[in-house]
Amino acid sequence: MQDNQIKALRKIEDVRGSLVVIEQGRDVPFPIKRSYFIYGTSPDEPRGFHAHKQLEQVFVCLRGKCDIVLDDGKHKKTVKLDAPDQSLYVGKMIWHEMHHFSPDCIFAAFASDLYDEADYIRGYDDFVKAVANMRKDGE
Ligand code: T46
Repeated sequence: MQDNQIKALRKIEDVRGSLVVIEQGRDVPFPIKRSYFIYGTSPDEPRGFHAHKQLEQVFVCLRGKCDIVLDDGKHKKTVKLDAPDQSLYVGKMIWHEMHHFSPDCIFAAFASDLYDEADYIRGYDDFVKAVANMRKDGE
């Protein structure tokens, strides 16, 4: 699987509180064209269930936590985002599902491109077929 690991963000703490830095080039390996936030979540309402053809993203749980299932069509793993100084890179063609959101979760996403529904693969069977075609074409 690609480098889909939780990474520590730089945190600067003093008596006033904590300041966390997200820098393009260091923490986000692409120019950020869009960000969006998800909140008002529930543990029983998973989200995601898609892959992106081209989009790259970095996710941060600014508050609360959730589990993220990552699947490249061959390997599957679950990672937990549960601190505002942790980030997760998710590249193109990774099926991802977000589960077990805490109700206080504020989930932030930093994305490499503007919203484009045509970039989504929302059916798991279509995703598996697209991965198989990519492998056949040697991508
Ligand atoms: C992702 C995961 C982590 C827009 O109009 N503009 C936007 O920028 C976004 C992100 C969504 N939308 C619309 C599309 C749908 O009608 O908002 C609605 C909900 O989106 P969706 O069902 O895709 O939400 P999630 O939480 O399943 O997925 C989102 C992102 O869409 C997706 O790119 O990787 O969060």
